[in-house]
Amino acid sequence: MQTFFEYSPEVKQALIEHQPIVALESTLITHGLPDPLNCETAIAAENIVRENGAIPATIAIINGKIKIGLTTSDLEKLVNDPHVTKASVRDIPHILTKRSNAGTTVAATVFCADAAGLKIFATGGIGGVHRGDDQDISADLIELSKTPMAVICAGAKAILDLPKTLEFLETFSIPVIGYRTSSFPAFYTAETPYILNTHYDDIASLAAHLKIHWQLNLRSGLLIVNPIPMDAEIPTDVIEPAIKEALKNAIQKKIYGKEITPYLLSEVATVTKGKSIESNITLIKNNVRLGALLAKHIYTT
Ligand code: PSU
Ligand code: MN
Repeated sequence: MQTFFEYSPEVKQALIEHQPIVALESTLITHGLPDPLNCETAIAAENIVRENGAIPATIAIINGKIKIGLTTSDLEKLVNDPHVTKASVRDIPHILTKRSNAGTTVAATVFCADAAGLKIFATGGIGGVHRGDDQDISADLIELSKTPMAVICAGAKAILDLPKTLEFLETFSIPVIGYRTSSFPAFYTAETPYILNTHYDDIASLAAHLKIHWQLNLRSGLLIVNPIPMDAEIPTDVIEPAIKEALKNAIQKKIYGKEITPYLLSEVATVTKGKSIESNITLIKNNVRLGALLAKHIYTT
């Protein structure tokens, strides 16, 4: 299996030396954020991980290889490819066959990071059960149900059906752990009425929980939810109409399958005049910082 994988020199070294590593995804680079903010955010996220004592491993598929850690030239290839696709788990063999480039979703990144022996992964938001169409369930949830990865995010995107997403997480035994919050955050907003039954206010307790989950050999992932910083929040009365408008347009334009999430995100960005993008970038940075602190704690204690 290893021949399908290529490690960046930095990640290779970190694995040999058992340094803390944080996996990062790449669909948010290829399909989540507009150019040039995508590239800038990818680089900034990696630097935040380094500044907080861990090594970043951004995962993507480049020229048909699963890259664990991107070099500058890999990142350039990814952002400059007009045909770059969004790869979920089932798409990986196709993209390897075609020797093409793809951003990996949370699901695909969880799969690749686990295969590479990584334990901690930070992103913006995960996919979930879609509003109005509960047959549309992101493969992110399915992969998390069977891979013991700790995924740090700012909740599920508010474009989703949050109560149904939480039900799914409960049914599939995926713990949802609040970091300094007792409610499930909704990506652009920090608080919701959905109360969590587990939360911690310090990294040591969070790390202890993760370790016990892994020592018990529980097979599910863990979802660590880290609310968006207060000053970057978008009030519900601003974001809700934007989401409703985007959902209406998606139905009218008959957008479906894996195109829906990128479409909704870009529509919400248009309606909020870019404010949603700023918030998205702030919460990504906030999550990768927590990912690095957590990884450092877990690898060194
Ligand atoms: N959250 C964001 N931006 C994104 C995504 C999530 O703020 O670009 C991406 C992630 O890669 C996630 C994917 O895994 O969207 C989910 O897509 P879908 O709903 O089609 O499963
Ligand atoms: Mn879907």
